Amino acid sequence: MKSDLRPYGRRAFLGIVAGGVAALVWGRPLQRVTARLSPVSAFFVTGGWRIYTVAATMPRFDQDRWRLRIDGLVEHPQELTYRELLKLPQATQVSTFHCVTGWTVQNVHWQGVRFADLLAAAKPLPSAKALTFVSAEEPYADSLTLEQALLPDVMLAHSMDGRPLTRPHGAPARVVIPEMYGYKNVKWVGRIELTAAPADGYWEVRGYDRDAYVGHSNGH
Ligand SMILES: Nc1nc2c(c(=O)[nH]1)N[C@H]1C(S)=C(S)[C@@H](COP(=O)(O)O)O[C@H]1N2
Ligand SMILES: [Mo]
Repeated sequence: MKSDLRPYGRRAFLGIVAGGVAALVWGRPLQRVTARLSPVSAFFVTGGWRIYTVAATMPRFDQDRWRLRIDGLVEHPQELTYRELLKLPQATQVSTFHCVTGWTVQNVHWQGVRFADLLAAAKPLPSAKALTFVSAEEPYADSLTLEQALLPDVMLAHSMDGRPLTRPHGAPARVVIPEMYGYKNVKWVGRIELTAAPADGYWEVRGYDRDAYVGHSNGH
């Protein structure tokens, strides 16, 4: 059974102003809409993006307390601070972002760290073949094979269009893999676990393909 991928802002906002009507329009129980109410529900979004979340509130980034854990099948588990992340070799790219529901944002400027550089100090064991990205927004998570994560235009991004990632876009760090649909681009990454095999992510458990190559996977 496949669930709907639902944008955060618009429906929740409409839910605030017209909960009953919204429920009728979308044919869903009122409960589904009101469950999404939160202080950030009416966040204004521009530039073609739609903000997706699965929890009621977005994680809040505290620059001094934030840590990125890298663990699992590695020789040296890591706990990176935000400053340490910014000190790793930096990469930039311009790529197009596709959500499986049909919207696209062209020419997004990303800055971040390639996974080869991010994982170097941790030293993945030979048995490590995949990564699970655990979001601070529970229970969102998704995985990539090591091979996919090491593609030349894949990164853990901390900046978008010249500025640090905003909270709705996953501050302070999100996965960017342009050849796959948006749901593989995990926001608010707090932990990367190296594993022997890829695990099904949030949307994959709900019916979407694990290998979410744009144009070559389900979800349309
Ligand atoms: N933590 C988390 N990451 C997520 C999602 C989410 O709901 N929670 N949605 C995914 C989907 S389906 C898409 S299309 C993109 C949307 O990115 P945006 O919210 O920055 O527009 O985020 C992806 N990463
Ligand atoms: Mo998406």
